[in-house]
Amino acid sequence: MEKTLVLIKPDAFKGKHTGDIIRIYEEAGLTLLAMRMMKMTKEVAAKHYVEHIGRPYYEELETFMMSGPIVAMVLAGDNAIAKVRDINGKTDPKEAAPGTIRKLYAASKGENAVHASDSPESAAREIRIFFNESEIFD
Ligand code: 3AN
Repeated sequence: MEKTLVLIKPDAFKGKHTGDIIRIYEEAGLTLLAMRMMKMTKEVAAKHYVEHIGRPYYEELETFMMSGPIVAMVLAGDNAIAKVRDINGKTDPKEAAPGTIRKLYAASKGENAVHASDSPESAAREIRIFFNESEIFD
């Protein structure tokens, strides 16, 4: 069983898509191991998006991620990292395939509804940012 970190971003939360997004992951056979609604801080954003610090869109990304509640979750399943990224669709919703979460709910490359880890290394790193070991059902 592989684990991955998913964030439901402020745009999808404000649009009241949280329940639908969780349903899509569960219907795809993924299992929730941890979940929390929270406010992103500058400190957590800098840790989570460390590879993006200094990019031209970083400030916009930080402001957006702090603009409302987010929902952080750990999902598990066979091949969960690739599976969740397929379900999410391409970063830019214009390029996302029909039926993907970003095609259904995202407005732009910046405000794109969900985040998911892109490798086992980033999944391990990102899960540690949002959850303690004791909060994850295994
Ligand atoms: P993904 O979330 O699909 O893995 P990344 O890792 O390339 O995409 O980008 C991380 C986040 O940074 C994106 N989800 C998006 O919110 C933001 N981002 C990336 N590229 C841009 C861009 N050109 N303009 C605005 N925001 C961007």
